Amino acid sequence: MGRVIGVGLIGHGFMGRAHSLAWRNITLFTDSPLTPVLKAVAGRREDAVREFAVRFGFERYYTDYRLMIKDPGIEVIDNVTPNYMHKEPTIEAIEAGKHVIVEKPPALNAEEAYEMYKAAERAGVVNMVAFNYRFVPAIVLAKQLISSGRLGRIYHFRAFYLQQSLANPNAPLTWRLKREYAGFGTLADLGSHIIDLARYLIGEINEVNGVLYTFNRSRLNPATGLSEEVNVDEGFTAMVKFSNGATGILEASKLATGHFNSLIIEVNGSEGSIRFNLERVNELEVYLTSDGELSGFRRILVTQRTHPFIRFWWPPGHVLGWEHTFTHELYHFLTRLNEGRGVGPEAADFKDGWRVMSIIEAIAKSSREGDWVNVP
Ligand code: 4PW
Repeated sequence: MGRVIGVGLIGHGFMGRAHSLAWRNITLFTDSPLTPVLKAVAGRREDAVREFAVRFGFERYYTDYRLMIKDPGIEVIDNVTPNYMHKEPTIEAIEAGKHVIVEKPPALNAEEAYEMYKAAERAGVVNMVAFNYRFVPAIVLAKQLISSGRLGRIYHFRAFYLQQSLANPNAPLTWRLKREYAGFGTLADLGSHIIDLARYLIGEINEVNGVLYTFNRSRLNPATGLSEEVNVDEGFTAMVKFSNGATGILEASKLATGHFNSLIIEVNGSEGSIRFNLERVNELEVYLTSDGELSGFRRILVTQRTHPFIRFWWPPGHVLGWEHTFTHELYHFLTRLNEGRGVGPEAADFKDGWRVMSIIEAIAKSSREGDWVNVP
């Protein structure tokens, strides 16, 4: 067992559950250099945070995250709060010398994300934006195929992130539909994932041309019983140009009936293509022109011993689920922390987070102006 390291979690919603489960799973990695201990969780509602602490096995809870940040037994702060709570607590944690993880999108806008990046750089702490899809073994394999040149020169990247959660006009208003809490709508929530994957798999995006839309302009706020304005996008479509010459299409929507959580990616290169669909998380489809008369997409089951992460903790051949991605990314974070170096390029650090937010802002600007926009 590796050296014990104290973790403090800020927030305890959906992502709080996903991360807590993952932190607990790390102890199952036989070669994890550090063993995380769930020291404390912070949340404003005492009943809820107490229950969460008991359920997930945290040693204690705080109703004020600032007190938790001062806890000397905690070395890592994991911020899984809604977007508007990302910047301040994370920078406070950095200034207290803690290593930090923040859920995606890293901030409300590029300016906030830049402040977070600079603060982390100044303090020299290990920092990661939890873009968990980088840690799907099929995506890691796709990255290896692209980087090693197996697909040849990359021409196209296509990514669609589709859900149906807002298709019903009577679906209630949540914080994700308010600019003050979310920054952007589906563009930030789902779009940030595919923008991150585009940069990770293909390279930097330098020009965008996008359209944002909101079909349902108001929704009922269950807390007030009143109909309130939806002031963010329900989805977007964008054409993008990569600095290496590749072209891309990105789309994210929560109005796509029939899609519960479809993250679909296709890459076309001069010597082959890959296809991925999150609904078949254990598979990567690969096409290689060198297969000659036998060419065609082949389905690779990404659970062989040679595939990323499988050898560490999961019997090869046994399928993985969505929740594994969080375990893989936190394992990666701890490995790098132990080595005293940053999480990139395999994981997204705060600089990547700032770049993603800059691209999001450029897509929104392009939608307003109706033209191509350079990413600053
Ligand atoms: O980040 C995304 C969430 O906001 C997730 O990857 C999927 O979509 C699951 O929940 C939402």
